[in-house]
Amino acid sequence: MQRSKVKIYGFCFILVACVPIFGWTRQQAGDPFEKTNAMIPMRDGIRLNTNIFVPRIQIEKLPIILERTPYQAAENSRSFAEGKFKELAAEGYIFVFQDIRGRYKSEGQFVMQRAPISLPGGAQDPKAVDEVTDAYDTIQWLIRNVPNNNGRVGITGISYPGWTAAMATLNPHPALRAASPQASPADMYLGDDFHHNGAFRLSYGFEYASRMETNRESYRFEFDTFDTFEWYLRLGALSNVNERYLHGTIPTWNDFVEHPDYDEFWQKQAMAGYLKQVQVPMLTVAGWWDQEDFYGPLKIYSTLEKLDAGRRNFFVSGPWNHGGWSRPDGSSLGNIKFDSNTSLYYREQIEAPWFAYWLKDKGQLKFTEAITFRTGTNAWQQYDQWPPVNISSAKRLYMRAGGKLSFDPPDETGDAFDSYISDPANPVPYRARPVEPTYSPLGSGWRTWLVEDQRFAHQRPDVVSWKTDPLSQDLTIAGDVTARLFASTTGSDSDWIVKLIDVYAENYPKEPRMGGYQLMVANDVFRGRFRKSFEKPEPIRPGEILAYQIDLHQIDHCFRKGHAIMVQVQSTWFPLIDRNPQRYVPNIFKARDEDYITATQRIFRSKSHPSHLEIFVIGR
Ligand code: PG9
Repeated sequence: MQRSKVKIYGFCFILVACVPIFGWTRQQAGDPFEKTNAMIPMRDGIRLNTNIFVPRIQIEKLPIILERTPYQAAENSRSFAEGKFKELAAEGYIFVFQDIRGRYKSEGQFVMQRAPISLPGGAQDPKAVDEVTDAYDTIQWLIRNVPNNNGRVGITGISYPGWTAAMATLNPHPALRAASPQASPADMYLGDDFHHNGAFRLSYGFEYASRMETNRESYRFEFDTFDTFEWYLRLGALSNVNERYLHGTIPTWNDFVEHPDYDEFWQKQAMAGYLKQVQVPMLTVAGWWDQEDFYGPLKIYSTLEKLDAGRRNFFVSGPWNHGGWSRPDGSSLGNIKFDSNTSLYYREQIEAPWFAYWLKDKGQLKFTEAITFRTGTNAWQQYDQWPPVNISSAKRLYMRAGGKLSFDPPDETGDAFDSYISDPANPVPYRARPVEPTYSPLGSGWRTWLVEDQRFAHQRPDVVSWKTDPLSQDLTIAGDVTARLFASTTGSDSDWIVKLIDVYAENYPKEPRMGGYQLMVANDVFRGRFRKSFEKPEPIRPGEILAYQIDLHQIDHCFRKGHAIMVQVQSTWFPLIDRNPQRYVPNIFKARDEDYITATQRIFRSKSHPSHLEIFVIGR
């Protein structure tokens, strides 16, 4: 990549920058960036803390790369120019990092996932503020006040900052010319950090909310057990959280309690309804094993794709956990190896040229619609359509008698099923214990739990599984994976968790330690009360066979010859997901300890109730 040639604008920058709003900071010797700080005023008078890094050597006017974050704006250039933005820095940009409202040195009040109110049809007040207006006002200020910018801004960020990047596109400033929301949540009730299909993500919701909203920087809840599985189990009913620990002090926790269903509170935050057209070129980035926000990027890309007449909506997904593409080494995740540095590939070959095209008119638009990393064969794929329904065919993988999984449907005419007892007092751990805290200073299995070997759960009596014979040839599944379960419970509410697993050959010479490894490639949970509506939950009639459709999202995965395909079903996934009491109560956050009961679960696999997975197989 070419470095900019020399011509210095430093002097005029100093003149312009010495207005009171700027503050100069001491620079490290040899720092290629000049740092200034500005408190940028928003339309309601609140000022946001903003760090601006201008390359000391500049031969031309440069575009701005903006990140708006709740996690503290970058304080020095080392933190980005030698890390996640190394390749962008080599290309030459002005970098701007801003604390969002109410975080760190910014004024105002922080609101978790502040719902946009400024959009047409929203608040009439011209001073109404949200992340859309804050991004707009910031960009306006930057292009007017930062010398030698070329009048174009690109916005990006991962996770919460990815969400603020997406928000900026809803009513974009005309100077906003490219946006890359990465691992951005889109719907905190249906699929991202706080709930999946209405099931509450207990460990993340509790630990994240208390970390963000306890009035101390870098706060971590102090567990008195090393294994938080034990702590959450001892906690008992969710009503004990406020009673014993939070005492109503964490607004986000209180919102969880007061909004157990998909009501206006959650709907107002959800992104899809605000995406009316592709207003700014978008590069949406996802990680196949993102432990926090995988639903979001898929939702943002697919919603915008329906509105993209001008081919300005792009999608990338690779073999990463949350934000994995920003880390130096993307050649493995947990025990899984990818044969090349996938994160470097993304940053060098996709991200840097993509921004250079839109912000610097550099290169040609030779990006295909979607670029994904196919796991299993470990190769990048280019698609002119995602999901690639044009080159795949829909197939069904049926749960069959004797623990078999098969492309052939069941032929049993009677009530054929597999059964297990789900006991909330002895829930299935979502990962092998000990479950360290999400933000443990000693490191945490949280970041890689999705690629953990599922054998720790496989033969538990409360986990049922079905498996194909070893495959006689490679089989690639790309696109949507959907579970269609026919199931009954003796309780009056129930969770259904479905996991699609690649079972490695027992004898695996390439990596003998990986023999028989059970790698989860798709999964999710569905809370039974919401089978008809997320807004209006309903009890389940005990014993009734009901159909559940569970979105397991998307994959691009090759099950190699000799491997087998497995499906596991269970009803607890703890403490990732709070325990369903299995006895219907109107609000699980207010359940009492005695509401939690065991239930006998049945997964049907008969002609009339053929539970199965729907998949899309490439090239058949
Ligand atoms: N997953 C985190 C988050 C995003 C948005 C809201 C709440 C949590 C994050 O990593 O930023």
